[in-house]
Amino acid sequence: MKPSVTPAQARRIADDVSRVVARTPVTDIHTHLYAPVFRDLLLWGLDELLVYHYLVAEAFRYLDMPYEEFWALPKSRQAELIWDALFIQNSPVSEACRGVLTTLQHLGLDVKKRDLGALRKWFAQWKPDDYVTRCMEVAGLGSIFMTNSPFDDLERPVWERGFKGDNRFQTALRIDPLLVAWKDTAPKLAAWGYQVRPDFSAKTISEVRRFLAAWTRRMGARYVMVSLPPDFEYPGRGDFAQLVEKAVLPHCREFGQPLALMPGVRRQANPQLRLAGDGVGLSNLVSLQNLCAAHPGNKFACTALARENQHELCVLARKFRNLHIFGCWWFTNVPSLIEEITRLRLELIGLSVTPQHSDARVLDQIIYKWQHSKQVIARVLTDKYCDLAATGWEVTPQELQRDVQNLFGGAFEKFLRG
Ligand code: FIX
Ligand code: ZN
Repeated sequence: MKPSVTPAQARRIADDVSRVVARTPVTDIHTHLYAPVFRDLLLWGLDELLVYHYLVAEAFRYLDMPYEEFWALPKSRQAELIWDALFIQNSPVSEACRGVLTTLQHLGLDVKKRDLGALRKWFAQWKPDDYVTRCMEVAGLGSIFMTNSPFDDLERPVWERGFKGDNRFQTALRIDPLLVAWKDTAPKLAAWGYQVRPDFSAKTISEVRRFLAAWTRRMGARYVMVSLPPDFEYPGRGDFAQLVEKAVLPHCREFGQPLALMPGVRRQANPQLRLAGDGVGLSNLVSLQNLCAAHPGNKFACTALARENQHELCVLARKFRNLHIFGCWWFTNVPSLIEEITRLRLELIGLSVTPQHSDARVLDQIIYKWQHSKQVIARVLTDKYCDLAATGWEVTPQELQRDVQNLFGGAFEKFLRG
């Protein structure tokens, strides 16, 4: 006979899990958000929510205007066109559209009236600093990791002036140009005073390490990250393999930091869509296996973009304790896949995982991204605890709290420190 829990037991477990999931502060380990001192780099408010690149891509399914005409419009007009195409002319059922509505609802706004003007007025009263605190409160976040790039011409000067820190935000060093566009990046490093050449001589490598060390210290970065095309290769004679092996991994070992790899993005599948134009491909995770196996003294974090890579990634995490899996990234950040992927992860690697990050580019998005994900995570956890209860194993309140804390940043923090 199949063991089961009583309906009352299952309800109690579901209520306990929902309560703990709702009130446990989350560390959002990968976002594109910034502390308010970064000024215009911190995006927030209704128009930014509407021109989010996820919505731009969806709106062009309906719009027939030339791409360039759209890009030439002011942001407010782009937002209106997207609102009209995705919310008025069609019902906003996609995850990104639903997200705008969840966000507005949780901010206490009435979405029923479909009144863009009234909604815009509400946002206009906020100052960024207070609004960060408000959004974090509503989303239930304790801490937000930024994505910090020394290659970003708007961001770099803020660091050079000396950013003193904001206790709501943590930092992570983003190095895509170094690893995926070395030929263009070497001259930049040279212009900034690093004696590098396009070769991989000992001098070049030690100068790349000097660059990484300087920016890690300046930013107080806690990990290094890069997103990669599906066909990234390690080992190999290519720039990525050479730089990772000779400069980035030794740097990470010296600072005790993980390298976070985000494979699977096919940049600019449709360049006319600009930021919305990136696509997805199946990644060659043998390269990740090779990295984990060849460098047991290094820590790797990974989220893969393709749904079809998720099972292999879990199996890799079973083989390599120096690999931490995180998030349902971008095209996998939809409830059906979050549910599938979270179940798979818990079933294969238990709770040594960070099931979600928001990847928010607009501050207010943390509200919906976490609200939606928490619902799914709570459902999956409830099922797992019910399965345990059916064997007679009852999870105590302290154990439940511990498990959720681990999923919401605790396991990642231990991985960072370990
Ligand atoms: O590479 C990344 O960190 C990606 O998350 C972004 O490039 C992407 O545009 C994004 O916003 C996905 O959510
Ligand atoms: Zn991202």
